[in-house]
Amino acid sequence: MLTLYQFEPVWGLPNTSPFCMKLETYLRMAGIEYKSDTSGDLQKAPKGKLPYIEDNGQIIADSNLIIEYLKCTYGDRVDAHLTDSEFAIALAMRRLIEENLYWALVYSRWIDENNWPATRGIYFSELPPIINMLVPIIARRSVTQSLKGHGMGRHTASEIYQIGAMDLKALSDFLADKPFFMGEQPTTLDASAYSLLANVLNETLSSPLRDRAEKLENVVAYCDRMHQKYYA
Ligand SMILES: N[C@@H](CCC(=O)N[C@@H](CS)C(=O)NCC(=O)O)C(=O)O
Repeated sequence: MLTLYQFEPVWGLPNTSPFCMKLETYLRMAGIEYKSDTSGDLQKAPKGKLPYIEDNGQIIADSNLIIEYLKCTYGDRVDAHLTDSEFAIALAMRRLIEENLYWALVYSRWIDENNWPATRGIYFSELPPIINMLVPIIARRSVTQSLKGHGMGRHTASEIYQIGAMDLKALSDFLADKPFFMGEQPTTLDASAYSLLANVLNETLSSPLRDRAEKLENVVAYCDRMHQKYYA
């Protein structure tokens, strides 16, 4: 059976990693049987990031490459009904979520001083003394570098939250009153969108990002709907 390697669920979320949660949601959408390994061992991850999977002796990393592999191996059970043009739009929205909005969420968790203690608590609380002082500092420095490398980390806090708010509004406007982002049926875009939005809306942390998302009624209702459908 396919094994999904991911982080341990905390904060009442299926996963605090939107990419792990997206892949798990996709597996549930596609009805592909899997078992979950939540040891969260980044040392074993082929690209140093989670999620990755093992299936029939093959190890594959990166949620999008994994989904492509799953489509080839098990058939396109989720997006087959989309036209090429609809698929292109859905892919562009996925990129907005995963390549831009994601980094505003990372900023809110790792750099925003209001949230850093809670973030440090979930990722590093089980480390032995002294190490649990050093490792979080090193990890936070590395996230700061990644944010700078991406470009998001070069903006001020208010600019980052402004950029994130624009993405959230765009998602809300595109969703409008449809049950799912591409219409009547859930697609891979919903796996991606729900995972990021549920993480933004999670009540453990507070940020201008969450404040903005909470005001988008269709987004909040959508997350409840997706939760009921896939994780009730
Ligand atoms: N493009 C990758 C991104 C995966 C990713 O960024 N995972 C993060 C968690 S959300 C991670 O493992 N970070 C650990 C690190 O960078 O050290 C995918 O789609 O799977």
